[in-house]
Amino acid sequence: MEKDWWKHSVVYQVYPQSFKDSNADGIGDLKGIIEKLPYLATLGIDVIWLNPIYESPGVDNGYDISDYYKIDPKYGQLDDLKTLLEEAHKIGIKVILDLVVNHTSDKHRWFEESKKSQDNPYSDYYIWKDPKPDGSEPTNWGSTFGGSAWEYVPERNQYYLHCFAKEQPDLNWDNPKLREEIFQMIDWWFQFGIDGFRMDVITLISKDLNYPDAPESLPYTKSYYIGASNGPRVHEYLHELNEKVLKRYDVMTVGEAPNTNADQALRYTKPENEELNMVFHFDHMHLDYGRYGKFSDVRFKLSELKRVLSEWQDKLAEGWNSLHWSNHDQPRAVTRFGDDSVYRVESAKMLATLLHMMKGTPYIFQGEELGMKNVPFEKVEDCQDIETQYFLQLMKEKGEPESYIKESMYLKSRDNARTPFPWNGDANDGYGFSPSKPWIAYSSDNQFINAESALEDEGSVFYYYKQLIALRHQLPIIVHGDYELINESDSNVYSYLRTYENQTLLVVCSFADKPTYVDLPKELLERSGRCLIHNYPKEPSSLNVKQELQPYEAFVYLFD
Ligand code: TEU
Ligand code: CA
Repeated sequence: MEKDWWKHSVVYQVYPQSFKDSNADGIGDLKGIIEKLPYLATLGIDVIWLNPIYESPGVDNGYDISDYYKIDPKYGQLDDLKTLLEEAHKIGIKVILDLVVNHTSDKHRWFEESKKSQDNPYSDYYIWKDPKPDGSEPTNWGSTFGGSAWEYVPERNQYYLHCFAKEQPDLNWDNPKLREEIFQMIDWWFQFGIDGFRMDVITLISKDLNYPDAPESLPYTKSYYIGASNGPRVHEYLHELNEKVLKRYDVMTVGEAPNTNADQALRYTKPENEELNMVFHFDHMHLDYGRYGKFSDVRFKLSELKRVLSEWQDKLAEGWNSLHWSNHDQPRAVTRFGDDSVYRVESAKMLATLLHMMKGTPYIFQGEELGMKNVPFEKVEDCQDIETQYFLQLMKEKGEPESYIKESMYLKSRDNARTPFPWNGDANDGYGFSPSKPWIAYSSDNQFINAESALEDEGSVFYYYKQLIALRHQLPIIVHGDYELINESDSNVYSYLRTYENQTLLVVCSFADKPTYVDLPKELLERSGRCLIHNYPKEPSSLNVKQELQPYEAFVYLFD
C-alpha cells in the first residue's frame, strides 16, 4: 500500500440524508449511495466521506449518536455499509466515516446511566459540575445552538456540559475508562474495513479544568470555546489514540478544528507528533461574520482571503492542509465567494481552480461540482436546522427587521447545503432523488442545475472538476510544490506560484466581475510554459506581463 495516499487524494463529501433515496421514504440512504458510485467514479475522486450514519434521534442530523455500533435504520443496515465498502473498493474508492466523540446523544446508554446518580459505573463518562453556591450554572458558557451550555439534572443535583444542543452531552475524555471505550470502538470500525475518520470537533475533547468564565464581549454562543478548544490534554489524547489504534491501520484522519489557528494546527498534523494527518480550519469561513457571528450579510474581502489562505499554506508546510470551500455546515461556495447569477459557471470553476491547485487534500461537498447555489427557501420557517432555528428566534427577539433576518438566513443557513442532490431536472421525478416527498425542500434551481445536464455538457463545472482532479493525480508539483503568493496587493486577482524541482506552476484567479489585468512575472514568461486548465473556452495564446483577464477568469500554466 502506498504511503500517505491521502496526500494525493481528493475527497468527496456525501451527506447521506440528501444524496439518493433508494426506498422511496424521502430520505437518502446507503443503497442510494451504492447506486451512485459510478457517478463518483466518473468524477474521479479517491475518497468518500460520509456524514454520520449511526443510530441517532436526529436532533442535530446524526451528530447526536445513541449507538456507535449501529447504523440508523433510515440509512439501512451494517450489511449495506459492507456492500458500499466492497463496491467502492472494487473501483479504487475509499470510504471514511464521521467520528463524533466530543459528545453523544442524551439517549446513549452511557448517558442514561450517568444521569441516574453520582455513583454509578458511568458517572464520570460525562462532564458533571456542582452548582455555584447560589445554585447557578458552573460557568457562563453558551451552547452553540442557543442558551446555556449547562443543563441541570435533579437526580444528581448537578449540571452537565453540552457545547452543542442539550441533547448532546459532552463526554469526559479525562476519564481513562471512557477513552478506552472510544478507542475500542474506533478499532472495531477499522476492523470492519473503513478507511479512516473525519473527527467531529475533535479539538474540543479536552476541557480547561479551571473552567474559566468567558468574557461577556464574546459573540453569541461561542463562549464555550474559551474553555473547550485546544484544551490542555488534547494533544496527549490524540497521540494516545494514534499509538493505541491509528498506527496499526493504513487509514486517513482529518480533524475538524473550529477556533484553531495555524500554529496549533501544525501541532496536530506534524508527522513526528503522531496525532492526525490533517485538520479542517475555518479561518476563511469567518471572513464574512457580523454581529451575530456567522448569520450576517457581510461579504468577504479578497485581501483577507489571501492573507488567511496563504498563512495556512505557509505555516502548514511541515504539516498538511485540508482544502475546502464548503461542507454540510456552510452555505454554497459560489454564492458566498463567487457570482451565482451571470458568472455562476465561470466563478464556480475559478474557485475550484484556486483551491485545487493549493497544497493539501481538497474536499468537494456534494453539489459543489455542479456549481450549486444557495437556496431561496420560500419561508424562513422552511429552514429545518437547529442552528438556523435558534438564530431565527434570537434575531426576532432582538427586533431585527424581517428583511435582515431573511437575508442572513439565505446567505448562511446550513440548510443551503442540505437540500437533496439534483440528479436530473424533472420535478415530477423528484429530480431523480426520490419519488416521495423529500425530508427537506428541493431547491427550485434544480431544474437547470443538475447532474444530468452537467454530464451532457462538456463545458460544465462537473467536467472542470474532473479535470482538476486528474491533474492532481498526474502532477507531483500540485501535491508537493511549495506555495508562494504573488501580487499580494492586487484587489481583484488572487495569483500564486507552486514550485517543485525545476518546475513552476502559475495559478491566476480573477474575482472581478468585469475585465481586468494582472501582472505576471517576466522571468517566468521567458521559460517554456503550457496551459493546464482554463475556465474560458479559448485559452490565452501567449501570456503577457500585463495579462488581460475576463470576468472570473482562471488559468493554470506549468513552466519547465
Ligand atoms: O460542527 C462544529 C462547528 O463548529 C459548527 O457548530 C459550526 O460552528 C457551525 O456549524 C457553523 O455554522 C460539527 C458538525 O460539522 C456539525 O454539523 C455539528 O452540528 C456539530 O459539530 C456538533 O456535532
Ligand atoms: Ca430512503
